[in-house]
Order: sequence, then C-alpha cells, then structure tokens
Amino acid sequence: MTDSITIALSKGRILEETLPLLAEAGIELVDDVKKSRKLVFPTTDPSVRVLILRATDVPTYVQYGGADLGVTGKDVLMEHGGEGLYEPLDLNISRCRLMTAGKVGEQPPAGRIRVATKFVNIARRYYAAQGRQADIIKLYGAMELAPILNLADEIVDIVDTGNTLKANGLEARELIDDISTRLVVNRASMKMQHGKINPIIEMMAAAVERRRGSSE
Ligand code: PRT
Ligand code: MG
Repeated sequence: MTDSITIALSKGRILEETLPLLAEAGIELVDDVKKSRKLVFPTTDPSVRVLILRATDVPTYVQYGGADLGVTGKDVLMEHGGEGLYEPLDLNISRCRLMTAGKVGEQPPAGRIRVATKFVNIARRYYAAQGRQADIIKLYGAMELAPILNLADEIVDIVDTGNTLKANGLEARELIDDISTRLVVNRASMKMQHGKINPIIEMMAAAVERRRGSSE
C-alpha cells in the first residue's frame, strides 16, 4: 500500500477551472497540459499524479481504482450512475442546466415521444418518472440537429446561455437538473488513504468557499 494519489481530471472546458482549485490545494502540474501529449502528469507534490481523461471516462477510472480522486460534471455522474464513488464536494464550476428542448413553438407529441441524446440513462429515467413512453436515440454530438431533421421530437442536452438552441431553431422545455462540477473519490481509497485524501478535499473546499465569498 503506497501513499501516492492519482487524480483523474476531465479535459476540455472543466480543466481550466479545475487547475486553479487544485493549485490552491498545493497541487500544480509540472508540465503545460496544453503543450503536452502526455496522459499522466507529475505534480509539485511528489506523491500526487494527475491523469487527463475524457470527462465521461473519469467516473469509470475512479470506480475501478485507476484513480483515487476525479473531477467531472454532475451530468456525467448521473449518466454513469455513480457506483463505487463518493461525491464529497461540489466545486461550483462549469455550471449549466440539463434540459429537454424541442422546436420553437412546437408541442411535444401526446403519445410516444422520440428523444435524441447522449445522456441515454438520464433520459430513460426522466421520461419514465414523468410517466411518458419514450424511444431514446443515442447520439454522440450535434443533438440540436435531431429535431430539425425529424429524427426526434425532443433532445436532452446541456444548456448554458441557450444560444446553441436558439441558433438551431430550438427552445428549452423542462429542467431536468442543475449541473456543476463535482469531486469524486473511490470508496476504497477514501478508507485506505484518508490521511492523504482528506486534506486535499478540505483545501479544495476552502478554495471553493473563497470563490463564493468573493463573488458575493
Ligand atoms: O467534447 P467531449 O465529447 O469529449 O465531451 P464534452 O463536450 O461533454 O466536454 P466539454 O469539455 O465540452 O464539457 C464537459 C462538461 O462541462 C459537461 O459534462 C458539463 O458538466 C460542463 N458544461 C458546462 C458544459 C457546458 N457548460 C456547455 N455549455 N458542457 C457542454 N456545453 C455545451 C452543450 O453541450 C451545448 O452544445 O455547450 C452548448 C450549450 O451552450 P449554450 O451556452 O449555447 O447554451
Ligand atoms: Mg465538447
């Protein structure tokens, strides 16, 4: 049993907001992530290394212990299911909303509804909870095209400003959940390595609080 810790970060938009929070917990990447093709990065703390992964792979790495800690969106965690994970901290970054959307001015069909999304598990649960019969169509991107090309009646997607929906003749319909970025921890690591992991959680929590304080 070593004392070293592996943290899985999501590449893309979350990464830029995560690095300053980690730095405030005393963990800084030695290399410039943007210039490097590495997947594993040493940090200024010799006992901590960082993986840069696709957001959707972060819960899987942490669940199976490939990483002890991870940073990813609540949307990704909801879709994954969260088995084997603790979620001790809301990092309050990359906030957005998970919503249903459809063509502007159009009503959803009364009967079975066709829904295109990359969030198939979330969509299945959501429509079932509403008592709606739904055919879920899995897409990997450009969900906004599906209603326009009559592939689907609605989409389930992330909305921030709403500009992407608007630019494609769509409007938001129902809020499924408010989304922000979360810190997750492998359940076994939390027990075995709590001496190393707890201070990281506490320092990141303090960094999140300082930001809340200064934005008021
Ligand atoms: O690109 P890849 O397929 O690897 O994954 P990804 O596109 O999910 O990654 P990334 O980096 O784009 O986003 C990762 C996480 O950021 C998501 O899981 C969310 O938790 C969070 N997040 C916050 C967002 C947004 N805001 C966001 N606006 N993720 C995506 N968007 C997209 C959305 O999909 C839509 O296309 O932006 C568009 C909507 O934005 P508005 O401002 O036009 O409404
Ligand atoms: Mg993207």
